Amino acid sequence: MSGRKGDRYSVLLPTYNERDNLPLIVWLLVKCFKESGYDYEIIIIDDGSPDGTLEVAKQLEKLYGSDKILLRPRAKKLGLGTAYIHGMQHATGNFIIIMDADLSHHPKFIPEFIRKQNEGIFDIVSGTRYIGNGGVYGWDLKRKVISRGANFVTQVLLRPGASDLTGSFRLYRKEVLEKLVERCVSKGYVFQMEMIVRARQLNYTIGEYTSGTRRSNMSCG
Ligand SMILES: Nc1nc2c(ncn2[C@@H]2O[C@H](COP(=O)(O)OP(=O)(O)OP(=O)(O)O)[C@@H](O)[C@H]2O)c(=O)[nH]1
Ligand SMILES: *[C@@H]1O[C@H](CO)[C@@H](O)[C@H](O)[C@H]1NC(C)=O
Repeated sequence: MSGRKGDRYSVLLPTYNERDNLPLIVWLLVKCFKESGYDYEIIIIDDGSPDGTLEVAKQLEKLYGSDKILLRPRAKKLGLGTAYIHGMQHATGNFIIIMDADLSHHPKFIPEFIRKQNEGIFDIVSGTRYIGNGGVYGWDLKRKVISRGANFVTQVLLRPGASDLTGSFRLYRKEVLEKLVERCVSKGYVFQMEMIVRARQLNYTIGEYTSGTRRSNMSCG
């Protein structure tokens, strides 16, 4: 097993109508963790998706085992921010990885995030979607948020040094994430951005992983 002894990574996957994407993202995650040897669990938080995502999730739980795939559904769509909190409360890992289930984010970057965290002993590692291959998988979150009129975030985005704010693919130390969610008032996408702003205020260390910056030896692409 690689990684530091006792480290465990809990991946939070909030889903709403992801029946078609969920098997692929889970397959990629399992493959990636197996090949890289890190200890993991995948927590699926489905919010009563009408497309039957939860049934698919149950099949995946059977296939991969209930120690690896944890289902923590909620009865109805309550939003991303509270989905993360709900998932985190059930996480047994000392690290939490937050990503979208809709294939905006590729699991192959996770071992890179972990290596980056280990190198710098960072509290948070944030993916950047605008550089190199990272952009291929991401939609333009910044534009999306601005178009939704999220004033708090647009103000923050316009400040210098905010390049990593728009990431929604991140690795957190669990106790850091717990401290941050206590302080965050936003919902949805804005929540992830507010977390980085709060993290800066609290002087947590943030590593930024940009997929374009080095030749990768990732095996789980
Ligand atoms: N559990 C849960 N997951 C969600 C919710 N909204 C979005 N997701 C999931 O969060 C990830 C990001 O999805 P997006 O489509 O970018 O989120 P969104 O634009 O807020 O979703 P919509 O408002 O429904 O378009 C995906 O994995 C979605 O399936 C929600 O309310 N609850
Ligand atoms: C963060 O660091 C700055 C500069 O060193 C310091 O002034 C501030 O009090 C620190 N904030 C916290 C919450 O520790």
